[in-house]
Amino acid sequence: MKVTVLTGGVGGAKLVLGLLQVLPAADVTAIVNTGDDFRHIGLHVSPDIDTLLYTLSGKANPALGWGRADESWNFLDTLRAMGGPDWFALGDRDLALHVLRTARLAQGQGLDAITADFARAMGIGAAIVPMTNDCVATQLDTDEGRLDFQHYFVARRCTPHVRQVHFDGADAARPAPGVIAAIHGADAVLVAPSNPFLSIDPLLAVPGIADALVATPAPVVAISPIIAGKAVKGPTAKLMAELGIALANRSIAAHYGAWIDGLVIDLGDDAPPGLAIARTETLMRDHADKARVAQVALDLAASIAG
Ligand code: FO1
Repeated sequence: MKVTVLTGGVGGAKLVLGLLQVLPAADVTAIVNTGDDFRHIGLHVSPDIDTLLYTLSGKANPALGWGRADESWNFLDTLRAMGGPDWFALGDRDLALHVLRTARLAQGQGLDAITADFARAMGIGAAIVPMTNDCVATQLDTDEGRLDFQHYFVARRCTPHVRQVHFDGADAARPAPGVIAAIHGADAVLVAPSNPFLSIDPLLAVPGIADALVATPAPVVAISPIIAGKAVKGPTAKLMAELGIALANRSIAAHYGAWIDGLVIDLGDDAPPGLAIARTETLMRDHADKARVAQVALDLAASIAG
């Protein structure tokens, strides 16, 4: 059963890990948000790709939700001592990915080919595909002015009040090779419980991807990021309040619109009208939770297809 999943951030990585417990890795394609990517001290950092690579290879730092578990910080300590920027923590092992990625991009290689090589080197069988090889940068209009994503998310810890979210460069971006085919050719397309406004919307802003989601014959099932009326991690709840969007599944369904066919929601939460719904406990604590949520989403997709 070929499954394509749209993902970004920590929540998305958990769902993909759950999928790999219930499907052969060769059947899974993850299309990953790259709107969080940025240049930091000359290095190209791709946080959502790296979070997924670390999560799927068992190297993720569970406490932090980003970076690696087996990490040391000599580079960062020296950088700080030399007066360099230490607001964005780069671990010694993590640094190897950024250096290698930056060098290969400078040689003209595509982010897709680089990411595929990294996944292979880390023993990951699933296809990990960036949404685009072009530069798309999530930027936020806030009460502190227009902020790049990492400045908002890390340097300012999501404190500024967001008025609007932009995806700079999206209009000129092209889906990475294989992205459209993975959406059209899937037996099911899943939307991970990532932040819809910061992790999924960048994907939809790349011309061609939203149209492919509308046109695909595959059922499209989203897993709601809302759990027990709240949003688990990150700025989703605060952001939705600032954007004037009710923290409810009906808002998620309305935001995604006609291209989703089903929604997996938490046991006690509101069921939006007009969508096929499956209920389960959507908080993913351990591997069993992740596999269960993935299976519920696949079962809903199968029932819609049926
Ligand atoms: N998030 C932080 O809150 N603080 C950091 O210092 C930090 C460093 C970092 C380094 C590499 C990387 O891949 C991710 C990192 N993140 C950090 C997380 C990152 O900002 C987020 O994972 C995504 O951009 C949002 O999902």
